Amino acid sequence: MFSAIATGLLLAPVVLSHGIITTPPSRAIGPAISTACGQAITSAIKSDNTSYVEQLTKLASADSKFNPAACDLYLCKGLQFSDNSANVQTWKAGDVVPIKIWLRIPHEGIANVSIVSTKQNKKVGDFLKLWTAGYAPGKSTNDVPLSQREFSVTVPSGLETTCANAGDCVLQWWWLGTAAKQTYESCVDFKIAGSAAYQGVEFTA
Ligand SMILES: *[C@@H]1O[C@H](CO)[C@@H](O)[C@H](O)[C@H]1NC(C)=O
Ligand SMILES: *[C@@H]1O[C@H](CO)[C@@H](O)[C@H](O)[C@H]1NC(C)=O
Ligand SMILES: [Cu+2]
Repeated sequence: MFSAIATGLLLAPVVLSHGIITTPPSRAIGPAISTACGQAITSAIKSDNTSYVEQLTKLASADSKFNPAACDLYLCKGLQFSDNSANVQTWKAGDVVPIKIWLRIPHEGIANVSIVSTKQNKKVGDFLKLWTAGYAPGKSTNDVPLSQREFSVTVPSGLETTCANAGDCVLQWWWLGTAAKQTYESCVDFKIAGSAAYQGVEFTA
């Protein structure tokens, strides 16, 4: 008993972690996640919004209010669109979008950035960024190459239908510390601006 508590205390500082998108604004908590995922997960993200998914799945299994149909922890950590509908970016194909990651504590591994269709939690198109090794090495933020924390992605073409409506797609940054076995996700809500012709109709309507 005592040793379990002592171990928990020793691990506590290590558990405070790890990464989140800070630019553009990324999904945050609100009333909807607390309904979908339960209060334990909401509180955990509130106290550390850079925390990892495996910590949340553990909390989920102990919370009767966790609703797996509404809370997919492997999509944006369960963070909900309806809590973030005021934070939707509008992009068009070819836009260059600067991304900044607050990478609090590194765990070397793999990472990618992709467009994900939220209905199926499925990648749309090619990776916008892909690190197949060597992502987030070292012990502190500054050990991580700046190019892994600040970079740009180009909005691909072909999203005009799939991502026409806010909430249908996110840009998701995903990172797995391979030795730590910790998964991080952070999402930006966006929609693709309508075509010029369509906007013309909208404006004259
Ligand atoms: C994450 O938490 C930090 C404070 O620790 C806060 O400054 C930041 O706005 C939060 N970001 C999101 C997307 O919730
Ligand atoms: C890319 O990220 C997705 C999550 O969006 C993850 O399931 C997948 O394993 C990652 N793939 C690679 C090759 O990094
Ligand atoms: Cu960690």
